[in-house]
Amino acid sequence: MLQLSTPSLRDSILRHLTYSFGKDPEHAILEDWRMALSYAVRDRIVDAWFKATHQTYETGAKRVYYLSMEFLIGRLLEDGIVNLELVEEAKSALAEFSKDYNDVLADEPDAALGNGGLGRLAACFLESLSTIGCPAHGYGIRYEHGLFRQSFVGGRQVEQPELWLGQRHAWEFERPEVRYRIGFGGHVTNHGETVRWHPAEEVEAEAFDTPVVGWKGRWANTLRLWSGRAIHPFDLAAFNHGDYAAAAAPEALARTISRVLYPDDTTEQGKELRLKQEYFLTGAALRDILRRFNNQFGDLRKLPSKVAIQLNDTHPAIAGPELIRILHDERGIPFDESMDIARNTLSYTNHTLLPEALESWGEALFGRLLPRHIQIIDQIDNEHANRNPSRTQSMRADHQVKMGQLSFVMAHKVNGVSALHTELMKTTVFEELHNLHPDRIVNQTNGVTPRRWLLACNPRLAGLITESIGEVWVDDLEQLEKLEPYIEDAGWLDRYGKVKRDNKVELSNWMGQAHGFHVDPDMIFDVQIKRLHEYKRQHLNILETIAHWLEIRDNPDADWTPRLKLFAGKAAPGYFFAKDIIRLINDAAAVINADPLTNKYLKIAFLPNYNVTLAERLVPAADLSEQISTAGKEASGTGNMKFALNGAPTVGTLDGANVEIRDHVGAENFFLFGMTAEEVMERRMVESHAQKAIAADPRLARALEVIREGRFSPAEPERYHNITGNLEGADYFLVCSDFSDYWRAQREVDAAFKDQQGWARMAAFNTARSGWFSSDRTIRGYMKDIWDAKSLLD
Ligand code: 26V
Repeated sequence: MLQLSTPSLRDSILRHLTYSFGKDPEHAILEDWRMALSYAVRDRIVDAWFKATHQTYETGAKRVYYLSMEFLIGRLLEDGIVNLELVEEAKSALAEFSKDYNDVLADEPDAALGNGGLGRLAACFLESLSTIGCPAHGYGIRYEHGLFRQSFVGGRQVEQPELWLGQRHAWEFERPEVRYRIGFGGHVTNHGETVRWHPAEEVEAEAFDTPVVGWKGRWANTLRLWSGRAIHPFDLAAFNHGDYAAAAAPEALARTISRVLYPDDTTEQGKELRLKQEYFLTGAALRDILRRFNNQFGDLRKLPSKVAIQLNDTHPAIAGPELIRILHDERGIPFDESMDIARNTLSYTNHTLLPEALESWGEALFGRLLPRHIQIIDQIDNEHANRNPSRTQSMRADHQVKMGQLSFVMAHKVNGVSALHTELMKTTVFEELHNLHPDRIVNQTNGVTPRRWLLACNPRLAGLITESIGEVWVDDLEQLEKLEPYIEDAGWLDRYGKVKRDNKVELSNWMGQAHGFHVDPDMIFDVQIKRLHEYKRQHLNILETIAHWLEIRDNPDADWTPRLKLFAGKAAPGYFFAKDIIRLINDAAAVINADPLTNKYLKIAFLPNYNVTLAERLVPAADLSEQISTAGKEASGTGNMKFALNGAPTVGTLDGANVEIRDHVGAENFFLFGMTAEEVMERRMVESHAQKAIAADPRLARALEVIREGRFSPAEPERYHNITGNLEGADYFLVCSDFSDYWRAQREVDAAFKDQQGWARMAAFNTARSGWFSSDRTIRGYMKDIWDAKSLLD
């Protein structure tokens, strides 16, 4: 072990700078320092990693495998430093070389291998699995290009390719010896009882490993990402004929499979490459899992007792048929037994009920790419129908393969991500399957890792908490409730308030420097940061902002509570309505921020290129958390938890985990508005509901009117007619119907914020009562109710 003879971090940095990167301190650029520090930290992580791996082998413990098309991990250096408790040492070591700690951290690219909530949840889970000491692997794809970079030109979103591997990356270990052939297409042959698949095309999946270290470095698991390569990377014959493009073609073709993350997180576009990616990830992961199982245990009938495979949404749902194919076709286990082994090994998390996001594949495409799997799916479907004669819904309907149904049938547990979402699963998409298998659906409400989302991102608040109740909260977040008595102490509450104010000053300074956007840190920092979607209703927020602006203009000398409306988030490149909302917010910001009559009371900013790093800046500085989705549509939300934990009360609907947040922090510390999920369903039946809501609320009518007449787009008055037309027409997401109550809640926020001490109390109760939203709690729930896995640290 390094422990006893561990060189100081300073020596270790210098050693790596010299011998790993061939630089002396005089000539090193920032990136060299970042890499040298990363390697110095990584060395210590590797020690924990080996120890964990050996312990897992020695104990023969059950292993958990988390299969996900997305891991939105962000930067890793600070995470490693914080978890190893090296912050002070790293700062002083760099200071000795006259390097600033924050500059070095900021040099690391943000790994955006995910779209939003689903990918970030996977990253929080990996960190919690390591903190808990549950033997686990994450399996994903090593996309060359993560989620696109967003900028604004004339207020409009412009997408550029993301290049996280453009700089050196410190955290991965290439494993050239770990490669599997993944086939596509071809045909199937029958030899008596046995069936063989003969793929027409093959690519190789190569492993790249990133260690994921838990709190205090007690344990580290592996994130294994697959990269596409050609089996015969270079066509020498073509090259010798002078056809250089053809010579390089096999490699280029194979690499496209892991080239880019699909940037659309709701609409399934039925793209062949996406299905290939899904099978590429799943096929490689299963081969790897079975190789490891075989080396250690052998008897495949014992698979469910030693292996738990979690499907992060339906994206890796092909795991069911693929596992059966291996067990049955390749290892000769009878079909029904193969199916039972697979089901007892697999479980599935559903992350959305939006019909447009439920994956299904055209059978022609599916059958062409995976001819054996589509046969197996039919056999699964028949077997399921035979075992459940009352069943009416097949997983093969309308010439489509329904991945949700397949996942449900092939999983021993299916979980929702909040209490409300789980109940809705039972009464909507999975109603019939739930009635057939009433014990299968379970709830595991999402959580967030407190190491990244409090300790690392909010050092001032973390410091105050640790000084008050000790360090116990870091891996036992419900200990935060011990803060409650302190809230009654006026001196302590002042300090809590000052932490928030300092965080706001820091954010204001950064916005000034980075974006030339200057704000008064005494305004309410009202923040909505998330992907753009109609159901998330950023347009409800901007409508209320516009109405509020008009009201201030009517009476500019009244005692308005100054407010900064902060937005950030990306729209899928093909989601034109969402892109219009971004443009409207930017256009409205330009007009409203320039209004001398109102701009000390109201400002708007849409910060570009929202990512994990930007969230880490914004969350600690927020006063108010906007969680305003149409009830029934947001499966859980996890940003909502980060804000509550960091002392930003929510203005929100009874949707997703908002419901549970409100239950925990107390109704008096939460600004509730809007219809319930049930009321939403009823309201949709009411004829002209939007028109009626507009007629009943002159503020709403006026806000829509100024948008329609082109106040924010004078050169092109009709620019937002698509938005106003939608809201005045079908208004499926009930923006108009919820407007008046949202307005009311926002005015309550204004009044409450005037009492700064009262506000600090509310914020502090949010912190003290958010401990339940740790992803450690969530993971322990999965271990107990779904995986039957044990911690090797307890
Ligand atoms: C769907 C698709 C389909 C097209 C290709 C790319 C792609 C990528 C992702 C998705 C599924 C999106 C579902 C999702 O992200 N759900 C979010 O999951 C969070 C974690 O459970 C939860 O907090 C959010 O409420 C939920 O919207």
